[in-house]
Amino acid sequence: MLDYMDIKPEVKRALEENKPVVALESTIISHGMSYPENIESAKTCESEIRKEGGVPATIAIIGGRMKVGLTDEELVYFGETKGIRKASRRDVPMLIASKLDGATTVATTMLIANLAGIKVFATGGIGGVHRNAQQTFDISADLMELANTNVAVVSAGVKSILDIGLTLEYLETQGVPVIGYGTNDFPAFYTRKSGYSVDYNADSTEIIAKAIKVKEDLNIKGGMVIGNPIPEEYEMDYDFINNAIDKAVQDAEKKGIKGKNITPFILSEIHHITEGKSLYSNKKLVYNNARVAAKIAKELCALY
Ligand code: PSU
Ligand code: MN
Repeated sequence: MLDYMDIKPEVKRALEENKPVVALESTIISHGMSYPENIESAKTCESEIRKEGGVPATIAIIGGRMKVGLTDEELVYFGETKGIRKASRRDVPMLIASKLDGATTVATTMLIANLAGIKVFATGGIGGVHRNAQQTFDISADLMELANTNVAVVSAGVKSILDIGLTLEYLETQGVPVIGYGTNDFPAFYTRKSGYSVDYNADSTEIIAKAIKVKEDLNIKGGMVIGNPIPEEYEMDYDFINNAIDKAVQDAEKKGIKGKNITPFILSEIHHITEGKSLYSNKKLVYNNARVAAKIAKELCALY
C-alpha cells in the first residue's frame, strides 16, 4: 500500500502518537466551490482543526500518488488547476496506474483515510440517492462506502438536491448509524432541518467517540454519519434555498447533465442563483464540521 501512498510526516507522527487526525476531502476543492473561495475554505478547515488541537489531513490523488495530508503548495495547486478529475472509488486504480490527479469524493477519501488509519473525516455534505433515482439509478458511491469502510463522517447532512428520505432509507438498509449532533432532525445542509428525524440525538462529542469505539470493538463493519446542523446565524431561508435548488435541478435535467457531473453542476447553479449566499453558508458549515470532527477525534484518542 505504501508503494502508492504518501503520508505527510506531521500526519504520520500524529497517528503513531495517538494524536487526533481529521481527514478532509478534495472534491469540495476542485468541484464543490469556485476559485478562490475553494482555497480559502480548504485552508480555513485545516486551521479550525488545528485550533481544536487536531492535525488536518486533506486527501487527494496527485500524479498517481494517494496523498494523505497536503502541503500548502499542493493545496493551492488543487484549488487553481482546472479539469482535475472527480475521483470516486472506481476511479482510483486507473488514476494511480496512469499517474493522474484526482479530487477525492467522500467515498474515496474514506477509502484512503481508512488505509492510512484515520478514523474521523469532516466534509460539507455527503452524496446520496438522487431525486428520481427510481428511473436513473443515480445513487452515490458514498453510501456504499459508508456501508463498508470504518470512517466516521461529520457532515451538515444531505442537500435537497438529493432525495433525503430515500438516502436515509438506504443508510438504514446498509446498517449505517446516523446520529444527529444536538438535533432530532437530520440536517439539510443549508438549513438545520430536513423534516426527517434521526434515531439518536447525541448532545456531546464524547458519546459519539464512544459509539465509534464500540463499533470498532465489536467489529461492526462500516462508517457512521454524524449530522451536524449549520450554525443558526448562517442558516438560509428554507423557501429561498429550496426554490433555488428546484430551479438548479430542473436546469440540470433540461441540459441533460448526467452522472458524476450532476452534483458539481447543480452546486455551481445554486451558488449562481443565490448570488453567492449559498457559497457563504457552505463555507461556514464546513468550518463548523471541521471543528466538531476534531473534537470527536480528540475524544476518540482519549479512549485508547
Ligand atoms: N455535496 C456537496 N458538495 C460536494 C459534494 C457533495 O454539498 O462537493 C461532493 C462530495 O465529494 C461527494 C460527491 O462525495 O460530491 C458525491 O458525488 P456523486 O453524487 O457523484 O457520488
Ligand atoms: Mn452519481
